[in-house]
Amino acid sequence: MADMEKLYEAVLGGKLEPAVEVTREAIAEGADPKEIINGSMIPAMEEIGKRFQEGKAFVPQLLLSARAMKGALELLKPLLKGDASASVGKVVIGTVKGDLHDIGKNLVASMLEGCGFEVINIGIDVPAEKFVAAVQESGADILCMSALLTTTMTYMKTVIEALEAAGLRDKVKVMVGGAPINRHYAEQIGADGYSDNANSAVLKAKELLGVA
Ligand code: B12
Repeated sequence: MADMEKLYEAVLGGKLEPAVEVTREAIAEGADPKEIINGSMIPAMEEIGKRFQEGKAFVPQLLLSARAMKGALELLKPLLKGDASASVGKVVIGTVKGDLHDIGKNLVASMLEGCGFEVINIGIDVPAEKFVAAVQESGADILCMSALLTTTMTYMKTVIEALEAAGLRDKVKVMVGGAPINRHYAEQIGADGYSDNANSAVLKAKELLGVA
């Protein structure tokens, strides 16, 4: 049996090879990918974040944990499949300007993709003009923005204003997320949807498009 505690420890300790190895074992044994992510990997990232906040871990450790999580996630991505028969809708997703965190954003992107959405992932540190251009060019149904810093979350409002200025706001639904975001904040900046995890992000996206 794959040792899920070992996966937790590997991500927490920033050890890429063991993280990938246990994940591979768990997949071979038929473990549920969502359970692997939510049960071991996300709690490990939360713990390293807590240690960082308490001054017990530092940026290099965060980077190593992120690398271990990403490596394991690569194996799970193709398995995050739902009822992907036809495209449910088109989504543009990115992390806002000034913010380099992309693990949660990529997880949301993978889950949406696995559940039938066409996803255009435009990366990290994305300025408003690039969000607007991507929505315009792709004709996306939903724009998803991620922010992990209290200093960058305010930029989401800037992007929404840029959509308004470009005459696109009524053509695209806006969803926001990331650790510092909550429903109240999402409403305050005029977003259409919010979710605190990748699973309910898919449900929210479907709800916004009326395909739930
Ligand atoms: C890994 C990490 C890093 C890595 C990022 C690597 C990478 N490629 O992503 C590195 C080392 C680069 C980093 C850098 C920094 N970080 Co950092 N980082 C983290 C850490 C530990 C984990 C984040 C993570 O990946 N979590 C796991 C994922 C799965 O969770 P998630 O991102 O929250 O995403 C989920 C939901 O939020 C939601 N979601 C996310 N996006 C979206 C979008 C939509 C549309 C929806 C619907 C849902 C959704 O679904 C996701 C999946 O379930 C957090 C601590 C934490 N607990 O969040 C700190 C944290 C975010 N970092 C922090 C800080 C301070 C920094 C730095 C400023 C440190 C420094 N002094 O340099 C820099 C900033 C760099 C920058 N400009 O962005 C602080 C932020 C404090 C604050 N309130 O602003 C935190 C909270 C740590 C702490 N406790 O102090 N960091």
